[in-house]
Amino acid sequence: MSKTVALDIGLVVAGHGRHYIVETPEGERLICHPRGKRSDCVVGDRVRWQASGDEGVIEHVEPRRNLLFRQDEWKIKSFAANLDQMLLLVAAEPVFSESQLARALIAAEHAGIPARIVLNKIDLPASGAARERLAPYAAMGVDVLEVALKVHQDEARAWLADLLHGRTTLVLGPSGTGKSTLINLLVPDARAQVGELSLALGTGRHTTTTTQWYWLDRERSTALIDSPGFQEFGLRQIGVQHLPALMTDFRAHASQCRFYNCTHLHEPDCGVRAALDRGEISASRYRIYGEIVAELAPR
Ligand SMILES: Nc1nc2c(ncn2[C@@H]2O[C@H](COP(=O)(O)OP(=O)(O)OP(=O)(O)O)[C@@H](O)[C@H]2O)c(=O)[nH]1
Ligand SMILES: [Mg+2]
Ligand SMILES: [Zn+2]
Repeated sequence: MSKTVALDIGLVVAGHGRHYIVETPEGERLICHPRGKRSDCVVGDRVRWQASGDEGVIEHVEPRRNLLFRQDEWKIKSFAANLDQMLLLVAAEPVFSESQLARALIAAEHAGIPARIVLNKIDLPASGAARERLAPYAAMGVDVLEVALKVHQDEARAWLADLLHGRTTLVLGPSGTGKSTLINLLVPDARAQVGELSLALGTGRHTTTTTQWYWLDRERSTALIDSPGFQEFGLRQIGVQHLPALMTDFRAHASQCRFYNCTHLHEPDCGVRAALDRGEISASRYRIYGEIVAELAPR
């Protein structure tokens, strides 16, 4: 006789420490705890769970289509799984770190998740400077959308609706760029959904402290994931030799290097540094590359 129990399937919609909120296919939400380390999960995971009183126990995580990592100090932290795309939100103010932006794009590329940059708060005078700093990204083929989520709401809503429709989209970026503003603009009952989750998980209300899943529609086909603002976006999960291939502008020129294992730092006849000299790779991107190499290189 098989002792296998048919386990229910669920979607992880929020997590805080070792507590998770799992949504059933019927749309009910309950608190779940993982059984052991092997069932560590992230928002967006499909899990098999079993009822235990009013709560649930996560028995295992279904195979993932993709998984976005972000390393925090010395720990590798995963963010979210099974994503269709990412919106990297930056703003005219506060001034964003180009290094953190570049890193987030590299992480997305590594995870195989299409990413777009959204520049918010273009109503502010500092938006000109922000636009200039994003020019290398637009030049290398990253889509850069410009919005004022608080000021031109209808325009932003119309603009984003098509992009998001039927997909699961992770919204990430530094703190204070407007990620929650974007969620509130598109999810009519977001405040209610947040309130409920915050209550269940015992977290705060204003600055986002946990990654949270929102449905945009009753049919539950379009989803947005809000995430806490990041300060540091570490990339320790990436081998240093793979870095140039994950930077679109570098990848385009690395095939011109004399040495197949060129590090693009000091070798002669380097295609990347030639492109840098011609202005086809920006000085800031090259500097950021050097920083990340120094960080990832084995000591
Ligand atoms: N001027 C201006 N301010 C905006 C715009 N959109 C959002 N803001 C303001 O920016 C501030 C931060 O917005 P949030 O949506 O809380 O930012 P967040 O990215 O969720 O921040 P964290 O949760 O801390 O990561 C709020 O005071 C918003 O009102 C905009 O288009 N223009
Ligand atoms: Mg927020
Ligand atoms: Zn080279």
